[in-house]
Amino acid sequence: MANLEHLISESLSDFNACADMPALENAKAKYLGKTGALTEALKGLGKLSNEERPAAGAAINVVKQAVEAALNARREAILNAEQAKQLAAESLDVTLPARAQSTGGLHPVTLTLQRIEQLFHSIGFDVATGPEIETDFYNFTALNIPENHPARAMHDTFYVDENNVLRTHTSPVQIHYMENKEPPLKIIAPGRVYRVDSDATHSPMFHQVEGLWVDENISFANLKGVVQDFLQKFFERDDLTVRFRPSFFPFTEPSAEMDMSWNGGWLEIGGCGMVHPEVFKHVNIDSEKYRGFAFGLGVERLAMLRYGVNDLRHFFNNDLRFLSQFK
Ligand code: 2NL
Repeated sequence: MANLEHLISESLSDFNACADMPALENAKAKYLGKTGALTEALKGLGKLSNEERPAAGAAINVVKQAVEAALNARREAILNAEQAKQLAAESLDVTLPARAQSTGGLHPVTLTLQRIEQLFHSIGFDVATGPEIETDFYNFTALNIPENHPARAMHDTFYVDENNVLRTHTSPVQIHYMENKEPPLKIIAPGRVYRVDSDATHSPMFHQVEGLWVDENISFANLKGVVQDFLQKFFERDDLTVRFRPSFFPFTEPSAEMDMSWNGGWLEIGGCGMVHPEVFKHVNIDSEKYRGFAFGLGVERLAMLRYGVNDLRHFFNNDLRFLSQFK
């Protein structure tokens, strides 16, 4: 039995040489497995005499317990080391600053619309809105645009079906408004409009703001005052002036195109006129009693001039390098 003593130190150095659990399980077999040294020794007890057996059995058990203790100690050490390693690998530095969250901003066209609405509101105009799909009547007929007018052609207007179109201007908003309210009426109608047109200077969807003031003694002079006042405030230029050039629209008479002074020259900025009596007739307003002026301005055009944007398409590309400059 004395020859078993050496197993204690042998197993200790075997177990301590094991770096992980599979290795330790392998090393264990040599001592405690089915054919391990201690298992074999216990099996050998049967061959001993009754006198020899108790002392031999006790001696084997002392060694076996020592080997098992060495095994358990090593197992615990390996498990602790593995856990420590895992904790180190998964550690988080909760004191690190969080990743910066970038904030969005309003689109330059939205900023421009807000500015337009605020300025007109400050001189007594209400803001009216309406649907982007309109019937033929509201988009064309009520505006005195004849059945055979080129604007009604498929290649200029998006038809939803035979009777409905994507509005080509925000005038139908004003038609609805005049149908439902009594003068005096003083509104702007900002919003999206659609035309079959797409190149460097035209987008199939763009924004327009139309203005309408109907009352008993409204004149072209009122129109000039309102538009010039608006443009001066919008561009923050007290010396800005507007001029009118005779033009034609089916829904106004007389009609004019508007220019504003800009860098020593003139820039076309929109169209306008006195509401045509035929338009008043469609909405049951007495054109003997009331007169009105109306005008239309392109919102992207105003935004390009205010922000110095040289290409209309920047507004629709959704490139953050462009958009984030307006935050
Ligand atoms: C332009 C021209 C214009 C109008 C729009 C209008 C609306 C009603 C009645 C009469 Cl309900 N007129 N709107 C009048 C003249 C010109 O727009 O060049 N827009 C960008």
